[in-house]
Amino acid sequence: QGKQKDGLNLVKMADRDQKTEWWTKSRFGMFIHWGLYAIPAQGEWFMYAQKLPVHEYEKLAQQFNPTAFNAKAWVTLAKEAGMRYIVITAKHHDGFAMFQSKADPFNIMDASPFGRDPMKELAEACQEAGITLCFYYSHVIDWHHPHSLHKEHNNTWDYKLEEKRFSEYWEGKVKPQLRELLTEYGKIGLLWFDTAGGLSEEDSKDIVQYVRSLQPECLMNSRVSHFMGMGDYVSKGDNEIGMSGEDRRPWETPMTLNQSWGYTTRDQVWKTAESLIHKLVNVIGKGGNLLLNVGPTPEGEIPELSAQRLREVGEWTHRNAESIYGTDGSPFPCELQWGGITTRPGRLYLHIHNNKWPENGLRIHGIRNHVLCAYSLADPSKEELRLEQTYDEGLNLHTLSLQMPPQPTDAYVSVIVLELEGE
Ligand code: H79
Repeated sequence: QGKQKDGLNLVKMADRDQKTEWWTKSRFGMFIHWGLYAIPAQGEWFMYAQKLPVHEYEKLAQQFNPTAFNAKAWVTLAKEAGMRYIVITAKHHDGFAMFQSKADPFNIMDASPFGRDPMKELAEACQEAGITLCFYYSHVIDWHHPHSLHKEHNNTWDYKLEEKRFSEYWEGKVKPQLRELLTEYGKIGLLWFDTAGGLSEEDSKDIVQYVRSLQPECLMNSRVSHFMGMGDYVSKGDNEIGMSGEDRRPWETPMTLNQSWGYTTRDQVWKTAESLIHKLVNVIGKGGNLLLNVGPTPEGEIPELSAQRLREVGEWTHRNAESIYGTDGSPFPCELQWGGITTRPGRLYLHIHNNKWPENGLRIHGIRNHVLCAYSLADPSKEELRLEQTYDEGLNLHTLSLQMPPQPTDAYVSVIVLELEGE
């Protein structure tokens, strides 16, 4: 019986791997937090933090007219950065739908002067550019709807908890809007749910089933429910980089460029391109995806400072594409002092932080395969680096001593390729 169960699990895992393959291969995605909260420019929790009454918050919708929005420009930037999918807030906790919705008039077409559906324009631009479009949808927190109910973060200044009938929200807004998102915008790569606190097991299963019935291939992240094992992959905590092998499912780190998600003029603590590349290397070396966020302005533009950093990251990701896309995380369970490793059959990629360049060479213990040769990924002539290896028959492992190029060969992180005998 145990064996049968193992067999069943293997089949399930193979199905899941196949389903998530486009996503794990992509490795790097763009997160976009965009909504009415861009106007006050204090982050996406503005309404809650200010306890702003619904009728006051709705005035922002009347003002929202992002005429500088250009879907192609955003998609081009994502591509330049080396990102292969986009996850955008179709609806955040404020309840405002950034798409045309028949289910709820509090949406960009009905409540704002803009007169365009940005999700539609993004869907077209993504389709053209070969980028996978995905939607963030706040399924439990909704400060605009009288019947949404979350464990902690409710709109208690407009609505009384004891008068809430959750099913009116669930059946009347959430499911109809998910149907709109999954039927009007073509194929959606994944739905990114957030903060499921208080959602019952029954409703969790209901929403998963519902999404599957509309688009069976569409992935869902683990935040769809607090019940164990739900969702196709794990979203770590915001800005949290996991540990190798900690999760049995594929995983991602959602990360901010500064310390906020929605556009803000208050927070000016920006990660440098160097630190972003280090973080990307750290995440992919542990087998995860990086979902890196931008917060566009109320006019509809990605702030130039963010764009510049992403382009700088992109110069690196494009040069080192071979060591990123379609690779697996490091086969070594330990953290490495000098950087990170990715792998694909027959190759190891050593990502070495330039500021920790091991001038006297690099020693790596515990390689199963014989190493055929080593060279810098940035070197078009693939000039071989000197290497020595000793083989421990008892352990069936090689120890490698590698002579490094005298200096780093790329900006911030230099990549060395080890070609292996066999897979
Ligand atoms: O969409 C982004 C956040 O708005 C959302 N998840 C990411 C991807 C998020 N929802 N809930 N939380 C994050 C956690 C809530 C943290 C809080 Fe607070 C601490 C709410 C109130 C205190 C952060 C700090 C928000 C307001 C102050």
